[in-house]
Amino acid sequence: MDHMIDAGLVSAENERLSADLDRDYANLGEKLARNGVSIDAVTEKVAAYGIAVPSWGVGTGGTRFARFPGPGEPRHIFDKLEDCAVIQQLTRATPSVSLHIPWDKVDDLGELKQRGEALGLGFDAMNSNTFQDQDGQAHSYKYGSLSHTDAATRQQAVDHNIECIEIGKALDSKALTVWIGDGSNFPGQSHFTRQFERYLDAMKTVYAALPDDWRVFTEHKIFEPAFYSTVVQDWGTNYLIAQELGPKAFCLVDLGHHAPNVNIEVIVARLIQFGKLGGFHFNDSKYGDDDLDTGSIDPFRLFLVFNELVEAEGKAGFNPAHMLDQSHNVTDPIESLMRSATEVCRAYAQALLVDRKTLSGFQQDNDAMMASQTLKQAFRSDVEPILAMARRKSGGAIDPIATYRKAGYRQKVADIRPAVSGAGGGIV
Ligand SMILES: [Mn+2]
Repeated sequence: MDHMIDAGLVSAENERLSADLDRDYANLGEKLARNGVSIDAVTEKVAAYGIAVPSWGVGTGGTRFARFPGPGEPRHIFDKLEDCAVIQQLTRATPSVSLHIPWDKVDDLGELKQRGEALGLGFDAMNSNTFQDQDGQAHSYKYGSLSHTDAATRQQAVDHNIECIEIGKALDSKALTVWIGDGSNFPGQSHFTRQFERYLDAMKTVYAALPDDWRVFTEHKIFEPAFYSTVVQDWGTNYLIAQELGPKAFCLVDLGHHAPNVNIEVIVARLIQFGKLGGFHFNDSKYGDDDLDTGSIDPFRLFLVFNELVEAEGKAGFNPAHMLDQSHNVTDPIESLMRSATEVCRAYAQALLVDRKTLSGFQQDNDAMMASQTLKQAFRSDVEPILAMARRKSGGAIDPIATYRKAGYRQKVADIRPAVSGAGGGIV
């Protein structure tokens, strides 16, 4: 396999940190054993956990005001794959990449698949894009895509989604994620019901093109780019879509696509209960959208989401797809994605430590204090030794960001990849 970072450097860095890690791991193991928890069993589960990296995440993001590109920005999907391979090599938590069409379009899909294999990366859900116009396209999405009032524009959006499925088939992807920017900016601009009917009709055509072993994920978003209403605005609408489309349709929950303070873990529980949770876009936010690194603002909420996911582990048909979807404006995207993948693993490990039998007893007895304490006890556990051990055992780095910096990867690619000027705004 092609390693982007010198494997000898990773080993040397790990060697330096190994004695401390062994001690910390033994201490934590002893503490967990007192509560009847096998640390190795938790480590094994964390090591087996994987989250997809979005191809667009390795580029510097932006706001609608500006974008400030960093050095060594990936030029195309092959550069992006190499950056994703760095994240996987050091964290061992991101074995797949989620592509975005047409941004990642290539002439030779066989070459792309091979390159992924050589770098140890698979291809996760395909993401379609009908929220911006592409060069040479016949109809504009300015006033919508799958829900547009004009039939030819809707058909163009349907055709694009079907093209994404075709590309995905060649790459062994098994899912299509559809997020649309459709909505309205003014009260009265759109007829809510007719608009949603047009969307459902269009999505039914896309759904009909799905192979038997594929799933389609629809993603809701409360606002933006439409500022008054969006067609797929909330999880209720999303659930209706999944119900209307059929058994291969599921809801995708992007943590940033809700109003502040919305109880996302309840939404997750509901979708699990009714068999329609398709997956996640993990990120964090303080005010609005999905702009911040996963776990950077509210790690407790991330833990509470994972608490629901661990609760549902083993349930028939429960197989949510996990992906990061966030914008990196002031950090090195590779570092942000490594840290975010680690934060997701941390929430998972903490959720695995919840004493579910005891919690269930407190819930039954209406002991609010002790039920809350049971969750908090798991959340307060410092599981860093578990995460680091899972990485070391899988061949990753004990300290991914320090190892990455020591390898000088960013400078190396900056020497090869030309500097990008970034005066324009635009959320990517
Ligand atoms: Mn998203």
